[in-house]
Amino acid sequence: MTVPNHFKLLGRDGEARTGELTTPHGVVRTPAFMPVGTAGAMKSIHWRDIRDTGADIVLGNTYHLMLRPGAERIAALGGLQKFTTWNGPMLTDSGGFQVMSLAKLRKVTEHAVTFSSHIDGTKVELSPERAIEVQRLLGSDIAMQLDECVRLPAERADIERAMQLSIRWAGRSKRAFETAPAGYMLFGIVQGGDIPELRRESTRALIDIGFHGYAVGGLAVGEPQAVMLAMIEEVAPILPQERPRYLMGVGTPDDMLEAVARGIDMFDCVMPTRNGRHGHVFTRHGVINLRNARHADDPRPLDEESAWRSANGYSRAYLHHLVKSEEALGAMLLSEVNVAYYQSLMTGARAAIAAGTYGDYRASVREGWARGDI
Ligand code: PRF
Repeated sequence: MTVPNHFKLLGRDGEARTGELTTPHGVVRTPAFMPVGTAGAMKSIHWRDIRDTGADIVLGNTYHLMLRPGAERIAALGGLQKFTTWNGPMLTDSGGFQVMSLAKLRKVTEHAVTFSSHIDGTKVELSPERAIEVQRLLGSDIAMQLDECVRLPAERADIERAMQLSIRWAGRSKRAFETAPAGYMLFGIVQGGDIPELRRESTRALIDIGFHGYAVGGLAVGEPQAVMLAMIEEVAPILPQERPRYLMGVGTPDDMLEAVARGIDMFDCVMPTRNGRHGHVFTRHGVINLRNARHADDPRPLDEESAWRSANGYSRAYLHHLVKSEEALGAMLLSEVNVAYYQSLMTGARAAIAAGTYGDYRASVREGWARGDI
């Protein structure tokens, strides 16, 4: 049976695309950036402000939520949207990647990944079927298959083994998802490390299984940007044009502009919130480190032209003071500034692709970064 398609391609400019993905909780305009609300909270940003930054969709994590407070508990409380008050679209990652980076004593078998919780050491088993069950209990609009991501550099044999296992897990994930109600989506995840033929093999196998959309995983895990972009160039041309493509865990503003130019539609990354908490701000003029003493007497806002209230409404001197004093408000204001900046990049990209001027858009954004903080 063919998988229903909820993505509408509205325009193309070279390989860059703009479109709309319709989920049970609303429409996602693409290219889209999904801020990361790992454990049911965007770090340092109020739920009511997320929408204002321009985000259509947020990301949550199976791994964190199944450990605490528990997927069955969230389901009993009406699902993740009700639990958090975020009423919009939500994509959840499947847990495999977070197990690899956070859990202790992990073991991958054909059946599942087992690990001990980073919270209390409890032994937990996460199979492809359980990853789907948890995401269904959460009420996720877009679920991800369980996969195994290998950090780079790695041996070809390890990359190939993880890629083949991820394909078998993709098939099991799809079967486990068959009973999901109409409108909910499941994305497959391309693996294959930095080896072009493995990337192509993984992509073709996932297309044969058939998903609502396709993610590119296993990138931004230690390889140079050029390798990441080369891998996208292997995968994107084979993927069906009419389906959404999601580059997982990426990236810097420049990574996103480059990936959009190569046909990617969706991104997620902790960078805007994490960097914001540390006083690193993304602006039209490049990155500003607000910890630096040169901001202590500066009455100017971060960016007088920004439409975002905390980018245009507070002096750099005040923001510097908040960061130096480790005030929670500093983390809040700067996380918002960063997420709003990421969203403004996507808004600009969507408009430029629709107008057929994406190349000029990318060049002018770059010029702003190069001009520096003036
Ligand atoms: N797989 C999953 N989640 C991910 C990744 C992956 O490969 C990455 C890699 N950048 C980030 N998040 N399931």
